[in-house]
Amino acid sequence: MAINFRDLPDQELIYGQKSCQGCGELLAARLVMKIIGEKSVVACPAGCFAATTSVYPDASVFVNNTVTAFPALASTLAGMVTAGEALGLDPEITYLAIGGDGGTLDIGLQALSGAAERNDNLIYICMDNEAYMNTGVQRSGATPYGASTTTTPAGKVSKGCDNKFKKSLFEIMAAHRIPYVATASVADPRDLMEKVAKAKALKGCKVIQVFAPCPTGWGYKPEETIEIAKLALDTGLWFLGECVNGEDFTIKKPKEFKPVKEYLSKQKRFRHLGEEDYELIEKYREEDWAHLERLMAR
Ligand SMILES: Cc1ncc(C[n+]2csc(CCOP(=O)(O)OP(=O)(O)O)c2C)c(N)n1
Ligand code: SF4
Repeated sequence: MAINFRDLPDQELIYGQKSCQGCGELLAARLVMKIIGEKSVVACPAGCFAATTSVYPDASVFVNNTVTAFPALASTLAGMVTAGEALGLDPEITYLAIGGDGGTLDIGLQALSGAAERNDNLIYICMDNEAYMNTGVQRSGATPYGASTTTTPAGKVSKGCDNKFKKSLFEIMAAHRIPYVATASVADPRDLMEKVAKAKALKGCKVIQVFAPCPTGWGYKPEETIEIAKLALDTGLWFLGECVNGEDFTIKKPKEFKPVKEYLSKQKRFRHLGEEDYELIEKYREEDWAHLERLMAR
């Protein structure tokens, strides 16, 4: 959905928070709230977003905001939507969930699946920093092949995380045939905000997974967050996609991919990898894109 970016409010609805410098997740959250606006209700589970914005007695989210149990983000927010309707609250209120990849792809997946099945009227944003960051960088279902985490440490007997592909939240949610599923990245704020605006205009359950690099967990300099996020897109290790009603898949493919080494070698979590690992990751990338192209051709 086209946005007139000159009309975006100067007002920040998230400020005074305590994230690390260069945090992709908190940057994405600020951009999302520019579009969602004041007439909104936010819910978030344990994770970096809650820990940096919502620890009593401090509050850095300047709309109604609830911290939920970790597995219950989508079901708690769904209850708030139902309560809002029952109380006759303004139907223009947007109900927004902000969860991490661990809280979404693993621990909260059942609750999100239920909300999608019921087509509850909410927007669910998954901030994907590819691990459980708030508790010290444990592997999640979104951790990519080769990444060293505290539960998949690289060493003599391990190359780090050994799952070939990230679990596909995009496809899992598309299979629920909800009105809108998308992937986005802090590398492309315009695309991210347009997707949030599209989701806001639709009724029903909408899910957006945002690629949100984490300097602390990935091991790069805070000022490199956007460059790292851009390299993930240019090397084909992340993608910008949309799916409407589980049917129409649109996925932006770069004309050609940069070598994955340009992305991986900039981060400490991949520093143990060598040329043969880069080759293997490029092979997995080809398989992944062949799969995405089959989705688009369906
Ligand atoms: C049921 C339950 N299990 C585990 C925890 C501990 N915990 C709190 S935050 C967190 C990590 C969150 O990771 P993620 O959802 O990926 O968000 P991030 O911190 O990376 O933004 C964990 C495991 C918890 N609070 N509740
Ligand atoms: S650990 Fe990572 S995700 Fe968490 S606040 Fe710091 S930069 Fe952000």
